[in-house]
Amino acid sequence: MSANRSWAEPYRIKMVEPIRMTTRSHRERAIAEAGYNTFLLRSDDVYIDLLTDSGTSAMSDRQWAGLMQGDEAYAGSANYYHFEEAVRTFYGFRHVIPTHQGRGAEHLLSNICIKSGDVVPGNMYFTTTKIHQELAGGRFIDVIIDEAHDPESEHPFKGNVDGEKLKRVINDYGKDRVAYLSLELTVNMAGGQPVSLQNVRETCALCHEHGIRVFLDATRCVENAYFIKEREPGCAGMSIPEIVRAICDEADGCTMSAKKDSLVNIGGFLAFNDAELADAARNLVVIYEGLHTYGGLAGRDLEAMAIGIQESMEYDHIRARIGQVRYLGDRLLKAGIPIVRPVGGHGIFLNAATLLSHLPRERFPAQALAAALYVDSGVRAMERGTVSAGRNSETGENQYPNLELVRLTIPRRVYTQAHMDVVAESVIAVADHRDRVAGLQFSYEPKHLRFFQARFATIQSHGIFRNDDCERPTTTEPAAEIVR
Ligand code: PLI
Repeated sequence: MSANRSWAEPYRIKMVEPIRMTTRSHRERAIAEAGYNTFLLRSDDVYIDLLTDSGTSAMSDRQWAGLMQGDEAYAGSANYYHFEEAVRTFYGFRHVIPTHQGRGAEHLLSNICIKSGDVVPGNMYFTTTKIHQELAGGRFIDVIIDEAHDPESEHPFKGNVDGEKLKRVINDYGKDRVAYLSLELTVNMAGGQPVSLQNVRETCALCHEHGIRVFLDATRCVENAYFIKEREPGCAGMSIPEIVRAICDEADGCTMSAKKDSLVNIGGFLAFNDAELADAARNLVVIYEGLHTYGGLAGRDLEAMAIGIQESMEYDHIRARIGQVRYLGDRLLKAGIPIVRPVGGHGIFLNAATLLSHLPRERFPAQALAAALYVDSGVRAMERGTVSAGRNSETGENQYPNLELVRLTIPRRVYTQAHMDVVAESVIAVADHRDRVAGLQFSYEPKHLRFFQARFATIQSHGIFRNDDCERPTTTEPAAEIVR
């Protein structure tokens, strides 16, 4: 088919899950009750849920059929062997240990490979990855290229490791204190930005030269592979599975949250080429997750994951997935909304620092923007800025990353183009009234991963939109109010 024909979803809808819109006054109450934290909203109160792409995908009819073939034996379930084969085939690692989700794998890896006083260089932090590194006695050091911290840079591979920064870490600390390199594909906190195959190869070669292992965070490796195929010279003729294997073949192992690329609602794994590391992981997995052939999952979950891994590698699937995200991004760019560019793999990242430039960083503009968007339309997004970055573990001070973002994360195979239009209209409506959005302060701050459970209060007492009795963003009001 001609390349300039538009993409479309390579599936049709066989079952629907009704969603309902609430009134604006209901949403004002709901977000105040939730302490202006979209994580604390009830999902019944959400119209279009773009909180995360994690565990929110629609499974296929084949995956649902696979659930019915769950072998719930405590040990040696047939589904484990299907799953192991899928990981070995597509990711190429020899030893596969299932975990209940990504952070279960991160916990085991950090325990096995980090000793107190170590440093762990990586291409930008991810929240759960970093905290497991810290709890194991390590310290994360960012070695991503500078362009990743600039929301306006159009660099095609903003997830790349900066070789000079990495060499400096190795020189400053000595190779024995570098636990491993943590290489994330695509980089979530940078806006879903990919790493080039060339950079994977050069980075792994540099580490291996110094006897340092490389562990991938393969959570969104398939999305990364699509960008490589699209953008990297010499890679257009490679298939998605070939690119995924080419990436993994360079590394020593990976952690994986299968709740993203692999199209399941729960699941993850840790994989290694080295038999000794795998042995250590199998020893630990029985303590924290479950036996090494189920890792905290039901047999049926393993089957759904085995099938999901295969489906995730299909070109038509990944093209439509990235195409839908790009559709929303293009609509917002046309309307002049500041978003991270180029559009990444799993969502659109609004630049809240620019959009709400009247709010200082101490008033958490991204947190406020996510709350305002919810009040406007019932669209649930997530803060990815100062609140997510947390406090410096040594000084206790708030960290202010360059990127103060709101993430509109698109679940896979769930929403339609019309939903994307509604989202775009709401973002534009809030942007039109941006100077009315009020700042926030903490009313409760948890010690770890504070963005999940923190509560906030508005600086003034009139809710998230100041002067809310005046003209305000308009989104259609439905007739019925949900009453609890
Ligand atoms: O949520 P888990 O425990 O299955 O996976 C943790 C995790 C690890 N790495 C990366 C890159 C992630 O994006 C990730 C989880 N991400 C979430 C929950 C998200 O909303 O992006």
